[in-house]
Amino acid sequence: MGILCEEQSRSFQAEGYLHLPDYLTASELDATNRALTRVVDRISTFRSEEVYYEDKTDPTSLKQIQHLENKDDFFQQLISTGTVYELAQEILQEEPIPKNIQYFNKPPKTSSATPAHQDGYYFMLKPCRALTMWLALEEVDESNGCISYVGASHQQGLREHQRTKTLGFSQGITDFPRSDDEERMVKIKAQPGDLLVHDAMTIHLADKNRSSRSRKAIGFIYYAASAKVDEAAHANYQRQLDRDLRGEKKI
Ligand SMILES: O=C(O)CCC(=O)C(=O)O
Repeated sequence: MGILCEEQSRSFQAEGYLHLPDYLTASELDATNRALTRVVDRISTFRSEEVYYEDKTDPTSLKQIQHLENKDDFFQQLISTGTVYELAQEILQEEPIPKNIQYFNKPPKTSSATPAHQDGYYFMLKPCRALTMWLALEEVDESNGCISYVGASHQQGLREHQRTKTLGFSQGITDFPRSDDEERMVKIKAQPGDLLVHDAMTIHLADKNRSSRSRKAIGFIYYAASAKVDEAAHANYQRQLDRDLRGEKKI
């Protein structure tokens, strides 16, 4: 018996995303929030390339932290063992290589929208076999920037992307939205503990947070063992991005 029922597996294959309500229990969610607090308490010790603020001078505008798995053992365990890892294995049908756990917030009022993109564009994999999971830590709806997916977009190849001005989401699809994107776009409301899963080729985006609440989530990235990274191109891309962000005084 797998984690997903047949209907869920079929839906993921057809649509390129899945919403799994209550994937984490209340106590697992509590432990995740406690670990996140431990990490945030040590934020001043992390490299500036791994911590993004909407406004660098305002600590309350924290929006992203990269590589939580290197910052607290809890996150190392969370990404490399247990039910999230097992789900990645079941969907990929091969060994998942844990790559990154990220903290995503959209602070109230000051946040930016997440531009429409495909993660596969900057993963630089051949073949492009990878998954992203997105765990809601709070209630997320239209008012505070829920995730939207374009159904079945993972079956239509990589679209052209270009640099955006959005810190943390530096690539956006150039011709988005086409009319067929709009027809197939689905907004996903989530409760704390819900897990969203998407294929690296699935187009996704999120509005800015227009509410007075925060919008906290944790993202997990897994590459399939069979996917080979173009390491040189990827390192080059990351170096250039960090250099640009430092030049623009965003980090
Ligand atoms: O949290 C967001 O707004 C977007 C997250 C995302 O793009 C991802 O997890 O791939």
